[in-house]
Amino acid sequence: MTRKLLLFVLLLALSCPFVKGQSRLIWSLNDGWKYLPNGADFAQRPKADDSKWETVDLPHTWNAKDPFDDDETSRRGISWYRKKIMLDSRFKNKKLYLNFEGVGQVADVYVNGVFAGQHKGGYTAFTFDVTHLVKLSDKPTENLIALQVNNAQNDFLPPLSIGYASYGGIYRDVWLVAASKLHFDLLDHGSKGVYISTPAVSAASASVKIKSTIVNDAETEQKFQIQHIIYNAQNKEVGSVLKQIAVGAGQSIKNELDVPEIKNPKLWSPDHPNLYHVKSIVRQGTLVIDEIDNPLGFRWFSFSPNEGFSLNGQKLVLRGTNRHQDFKDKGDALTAEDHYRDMKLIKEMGCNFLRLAHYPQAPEVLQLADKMGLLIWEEIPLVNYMNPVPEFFSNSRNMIKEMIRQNYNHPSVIVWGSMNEVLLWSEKAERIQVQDNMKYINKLKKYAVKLDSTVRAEDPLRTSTMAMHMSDDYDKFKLSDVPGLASYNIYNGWYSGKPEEFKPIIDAKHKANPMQVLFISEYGAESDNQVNTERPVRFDFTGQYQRIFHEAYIMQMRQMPYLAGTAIWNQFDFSQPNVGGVSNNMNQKGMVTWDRKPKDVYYLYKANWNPQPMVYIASRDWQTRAGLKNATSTIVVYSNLNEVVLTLNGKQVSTKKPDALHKCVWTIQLQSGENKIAASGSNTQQDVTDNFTVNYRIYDENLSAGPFREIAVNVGSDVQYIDGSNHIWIEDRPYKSGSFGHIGGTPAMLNIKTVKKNTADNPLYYSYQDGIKGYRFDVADGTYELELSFIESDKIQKTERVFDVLVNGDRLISDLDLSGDCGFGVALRKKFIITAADNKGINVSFNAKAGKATLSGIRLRAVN
Ligand code: GCB
Repeated sequence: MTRKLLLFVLLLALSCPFVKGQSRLIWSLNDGWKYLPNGADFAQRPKADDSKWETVDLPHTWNAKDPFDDDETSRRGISWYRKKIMLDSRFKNKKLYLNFEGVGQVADVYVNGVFAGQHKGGYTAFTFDVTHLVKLSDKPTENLIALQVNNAQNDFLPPLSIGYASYGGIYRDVWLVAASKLHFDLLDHGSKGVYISTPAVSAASASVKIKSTIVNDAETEQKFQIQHIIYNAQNKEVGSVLKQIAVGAGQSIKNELDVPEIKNPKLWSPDHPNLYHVKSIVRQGTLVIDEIDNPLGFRWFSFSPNEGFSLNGQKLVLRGTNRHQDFKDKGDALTAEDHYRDMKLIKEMGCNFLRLAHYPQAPEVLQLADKMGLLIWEEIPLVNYMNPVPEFFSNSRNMIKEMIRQNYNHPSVIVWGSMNEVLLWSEKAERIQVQDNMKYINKLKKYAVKLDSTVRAEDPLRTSTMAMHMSDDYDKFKLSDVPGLASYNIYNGWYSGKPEEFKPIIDAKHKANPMQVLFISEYGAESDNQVNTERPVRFDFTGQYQRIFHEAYIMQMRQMPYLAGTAIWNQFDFSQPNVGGVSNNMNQKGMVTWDRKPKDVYYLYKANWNPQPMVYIASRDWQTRAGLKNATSTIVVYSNLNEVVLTLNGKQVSTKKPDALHKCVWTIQLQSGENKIAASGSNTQQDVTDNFTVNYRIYDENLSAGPFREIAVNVGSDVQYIDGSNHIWIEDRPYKSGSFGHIGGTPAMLNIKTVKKNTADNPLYYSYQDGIKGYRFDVADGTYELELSFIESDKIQKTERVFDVLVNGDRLISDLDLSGDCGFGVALRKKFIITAADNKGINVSFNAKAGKATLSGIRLRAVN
């Protein structure tokens, strides 16, 4: 056939409707798996009896409940999954594949008892060809899929030392794919086998290059056409390319096609996520043999050391956040709805950027980023420490290839990360301050360069990055020069120092490395909605301190024009085994709680980053408060309107103009009982109001002034905490005559790593008065119930801290040895009935016999 004739035939074929001849069939295999939570011999064999195994649906993880245990551990080891599927003659002459979107973390897959393959790494997809392992006949025939899944610590597989939960299980979707024998390659690192790039884009025109591999598993040579058709958001065809190809039996062929220039493309950006898509088709005449769809967006971007980031020719400050994927009670086994809810929360906060830390996330996340308009940094889980040996390196490199090839076509992705804070730990996997092991550093550097080069080679059109902790070692050992984007995680104002140190520190980095493009990949402080205060301090875990921290960072980042952008650590609270704080096994730096309730800081960012009119009254979780008579309360309102009116119980307090942080502050007096607070404002289109009711309990510091019922004090703390029985544990204070308070000692907080045991009142035990001598309540004579709460704060031996507790001279507790009697971090609560007589009140004294006495909480209740 001459070329002209061929073209005519092809055009004729194109004008006819497609016939979906042998195109792909894809089934979800999510339901009805059998699950065994441990190892077992020969569990892959069809004969093995799984009738007593639990039945589960995917997504599934076996660690969903672990973060709530007292035992500090999360099960890491082996489990088995089995599923029987019926296959019928429809699958004859097809190629059959199993596609797993994510299994934590090593999966051995068997079909009908025969090994199909192993995949290492918990966060990337993989596909196995199982055509040769399935049984088919004219009648529906049973086939068994069995997986041994192992999430044990593995020295050769990232992540090694992590600050987040390593969930085990088949926690993302599983698919059975039946393709024609002639098909786009399904076995290239779990990708779709089609790679679309836009090497040159402008507002006037765009070029599109599409690479693909087509595999011919048929017994004869195949002649076919490959066609890529580009559709706009309205599904209107805007361009296409077509080529006639032949491929021999059992062969594959790679090809690269340029789509004729697209004129006036609608550009993709966070504000206007104009999304096109590309249909890639293998066809023989009108018969569609294989067909897949990929997203396409037209945008260009650049990073500069002095100007930061620019998108489509305009400077864009990257306003971002990080996302861990887990969720309360579900672990990381999330549904599509869960991903959607999270991405919506991120977008509505006003972000234009999201770092998927510390690992590749579900396909839905990237699809939503394309659709909603969020620029993406995706990275592999090489966190804190690298084992500098070839096997670890090759597993890491493979993860980079899988991540990039699986997500290459998403226009939202701009940055690929290869590692996080790799100088934080020594070769012995211990946290260190100064790196001086040159042997380790040299090996690590060699591998870091190779991994970064893998990123650059896989995807020259995007930017490579590495997240570093705030240490000069990265500069000293020239690691910070390796990636295209030098990203820093900074926690001044949380783990140490003050929030105001942010700008001076990063300015100094910019000055020292004027050719580096700088980005802030993490900054954050923790909060737990169970604790609140009028006097916030670092590490108190109150939302009030978390706001101060973020307000300071927001103000400073505005003065750093060279910075490409910032990403908050973290959008969502997440499970971090083996840490304490106010709650256990949680990292609470989220803008949103683990069960996805936005915190105050969420609205601070929303007021600053999302132009949609809003007003929000902060300290929202502090609905029940206690305060002294005549005390004042601070009311903070975030709003992006010009003016905000505050009313209290229907009466106007005043009108204020939000400051540079979009914040107004009032100091008001709340009355006993219900206080209805409303903040409202308007712009030209809309009135916006936020309502909030505070239940206020007034207490008198003069304890004998009126009838005394009860008082509960969060000893050693300026923080209020409400327990499950609605007791408000008020702030502690030094004793004043006629009133109450502690005598002696210093306020202290538990080490953040201390996991508290044997209590539901975690916040109460987080703070304590160290070296306390006494506690007095100048109450009237009568009978009282006294409750004392203790916890051993230090990892000490028994007998190292021993004290007696006396009330009005009577010994209530002798030789209390918290370490010996209960153990480190174990809460102890003791209750006594006592009397006050002769107008002496209640005088509790603590007599230390070894070490210092300690007290975390004290509660006194009148019995009659
Ligand atoms: C970091 C780590 C991140 C931690 C975070 C924190 O620098 O990259 O994995 O969760 O600090 O909260 O301590």
